[in-house]
Amino acid sequence: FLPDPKTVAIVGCPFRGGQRKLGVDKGPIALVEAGLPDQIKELGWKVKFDGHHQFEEISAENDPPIGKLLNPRLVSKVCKAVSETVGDHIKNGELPLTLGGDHSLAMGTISGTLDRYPEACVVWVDAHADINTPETTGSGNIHGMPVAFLMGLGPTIPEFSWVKPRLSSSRIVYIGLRDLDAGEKRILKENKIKAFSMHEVDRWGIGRVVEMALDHVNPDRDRPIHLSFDVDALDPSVAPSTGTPVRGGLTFREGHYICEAVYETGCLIALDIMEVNPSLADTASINQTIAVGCSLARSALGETLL
Ligand code: NNH
Ligand code: MN
Ligand code: MN
Ligand code: MN
Repeated sequence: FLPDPKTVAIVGCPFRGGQRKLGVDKGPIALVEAGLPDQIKELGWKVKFDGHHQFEEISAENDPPIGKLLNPRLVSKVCKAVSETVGDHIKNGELPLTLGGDHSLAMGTISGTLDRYPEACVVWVDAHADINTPETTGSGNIHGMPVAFLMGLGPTIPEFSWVKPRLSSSRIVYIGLRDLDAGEKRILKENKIKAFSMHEVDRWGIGRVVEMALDHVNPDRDRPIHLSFDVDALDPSVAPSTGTPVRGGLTFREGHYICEAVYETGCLIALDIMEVNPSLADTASINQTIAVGCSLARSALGETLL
């Protein structure tokens, strides 16, 4: 899917409006400062990075909740801008690597992917399913809802009318789940969405799980793949500095294996590394989380394969 020379376009998104904790907006800055652009160049990619995105502000008093949704106008506006940026990069034959920031941004990145590749499939790696609707959400945090918006589940919210419900339930697969809300379990069942929780990872091993996941969304390995990786999919001992750590997660190798296997298909056209929050742990744990964010990105771009 990608032209030669292979080019990565880094989309730095210092954004935290999809959840309540401070600091996740510093994630992309930390990943770039840690040297990610040069690391990707060393893998033989051309790298485009023209600075982190500057998002227009909408002040809290101009952005009251809509139903339970917090910061709805801000999240919508930011994701719309990200969607256009990601779509433009894909149109230029570049692979967008979006650095979050909170996972609400994936509403934008995946919308941008589907603008250019309506047949694309999504591999969503996360402890959480992020498929609450504005009705089922307990937190009101939109980072727990992007998949519902992308699939058109739940009530229509005029402020989000730009999000076209184009992601079909058969074109997304989850890996790493272990913390689902009751409403999310029901939504996954009702829509027959394929999910490999940590239980399945234990049962089958990561090799079989990734193979089954890809067989489900991309049986002939001919569809473009958007990989959206929330670092909280990893065990907190591997990625401690993230907003909602959940014990019992993917090992370092399991996380990297997923990235390697997706790269190996040759179908990767967009990548998100989300929810690195360089403020929620001691310095060593913060640096460990930033380093693992960088190495996941490198693995998805071909580093670890011989
Ligand atoms: N399910 C919870 C919610 O909707 C938590 C979501 N938090 C995440 N998702 N970090 O990846 O608020
Ligand atoms: Mn840009
Ligand atoms: Mn997430
Ligand atoms: Mn998560």
